[in-house]
Amino acid sequence: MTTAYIGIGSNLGDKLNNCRKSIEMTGRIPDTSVTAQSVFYRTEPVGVEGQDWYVNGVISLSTGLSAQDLLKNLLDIEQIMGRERKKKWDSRTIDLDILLYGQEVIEEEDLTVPHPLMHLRRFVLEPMVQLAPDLIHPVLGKSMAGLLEDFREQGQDVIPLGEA
Ligand code: A4P
Ligand code: MG
Repeated sequence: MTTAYIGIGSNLGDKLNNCRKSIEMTGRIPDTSVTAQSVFYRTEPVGVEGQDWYVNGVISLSTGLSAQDLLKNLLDIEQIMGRERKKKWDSRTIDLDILLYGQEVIEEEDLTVPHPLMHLRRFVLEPMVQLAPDLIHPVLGKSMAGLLEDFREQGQDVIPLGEA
């Protein structure tokens, strides 16, 4: 079994409920269970202008699936939950990203792990530190707590919603 971390985000519709529903569905992926869940955060949109705020969180999974099979299942959940892919970084009902898959480094056409932007996003690092402060990023060689400490980006407000 491999421990994987999944970033969850929604900025369309009932955002908190979308996040919760996606976690429930992720728990039903074959050979996979949800082992921990961060609190949810209300987060300022990063890299896009004029979008509504997001709800973001992170879960950890224990899975017997390959990273590719896990990705397929996550994309299925996005689709079932009615995500329309219009353009890159568009508003979305639900976005499920594989942040980390064990200590594996994967560079395939349709899958890059660790997620290439995770260390540049407060909305990923805050919940990662909650779940696994000492976990080492397999490419950067720093812990999640260390990456958050190094974080210098301005803005990127993340406010805990106070419920998990
Ligand atoms: N793909 C490659 N690597 C991965 C991975 N590690 N996990 C491929 C998941 N998918 C991965 O993704 C397009 C393709 O990426 C997938 O089909 C898969 O084969 P997508 O979800 O359709 O596209 P996207 O989400 O628009 O692009 P991307 O690059 O995933 O963007 P992000 O990283 O999801 O960023 N601000 C706040 N506050 N909160 C957010 O959640 N999210 C984004 C989008 C921008 N700003 C945000 C947030
Ligand atoms: Mg995505």
